Amino acid sequence: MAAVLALFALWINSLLHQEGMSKAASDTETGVLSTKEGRVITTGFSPSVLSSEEEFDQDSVSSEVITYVDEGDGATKSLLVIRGSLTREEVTSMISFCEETGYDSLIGVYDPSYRNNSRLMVQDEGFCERWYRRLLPHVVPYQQHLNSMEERNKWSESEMVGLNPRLRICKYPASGVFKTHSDSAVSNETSYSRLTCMAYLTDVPEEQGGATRFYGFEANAYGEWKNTVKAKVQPSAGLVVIFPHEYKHDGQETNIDGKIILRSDVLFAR
Ligand SMILES: O=C(O)CCC(=O)C(=O)O
Repeated sequence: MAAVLALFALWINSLLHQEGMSKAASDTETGVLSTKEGRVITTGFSPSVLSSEEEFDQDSVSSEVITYVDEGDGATKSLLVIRGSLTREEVTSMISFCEETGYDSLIGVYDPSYRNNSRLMVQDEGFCERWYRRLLPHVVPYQQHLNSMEERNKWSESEMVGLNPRLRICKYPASGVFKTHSDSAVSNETSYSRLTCMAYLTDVPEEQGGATRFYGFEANAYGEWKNTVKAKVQPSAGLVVIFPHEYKHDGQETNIDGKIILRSDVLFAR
């Protein structure tokens, strides 16, 4: 009996380690039918898809901060848009890996009228360490920016420690959509996430829709509040957008078959 119990404990332990970061208790996404985890490719992108620090030209990375005012809470909100942290070649080999591995359907997990992309989850610590080093010089000043713009966010109180290695690669079909939501935080014993880190792996021309749109409230002449698009980011392969999880956003419907994004999260020490 003791041996059976010990084996059971070992099995539970191995499952917990495979899960890595777990979803926080409060899932702020609306329309979620279930947050159950699916298949995770624990071997990571193979072989490593990112060139080494010596080969990579850090000077080719640039960024800008886009701000808008949400009259609903009176806050000025800031998005960080980063160019050049993933090269076209790197993005192409990531897409090839995903196509060879195959995506998992989210039908039954999400209502398709709310979210109809398929998803592949890849656990890759090495990728995230390299990518984080490329992003960090741009995320540090952004953090200060948020600090001064939004008093209620006490960003300086905790230390940024890296990216969530549980990468979620999402592929949209033609008429792909992800309706308005805010993102969930992830956490484990040592860290928790506050910022969404999203990279586009494909281009979507503006006339084909597919932008990530950010919303805020605005009052019209009659004093009625309307949820309005305040900023949008058009997908371009290798472009990254970083923003606090709580910002309301959507994936605008696109008529392109195959818009692909990669999702991670910026982690902070507990
Ligand atoms: O596809 C997009 O543009 C947005 C994706 C998104 O909002 C998400 O994955 O949380």
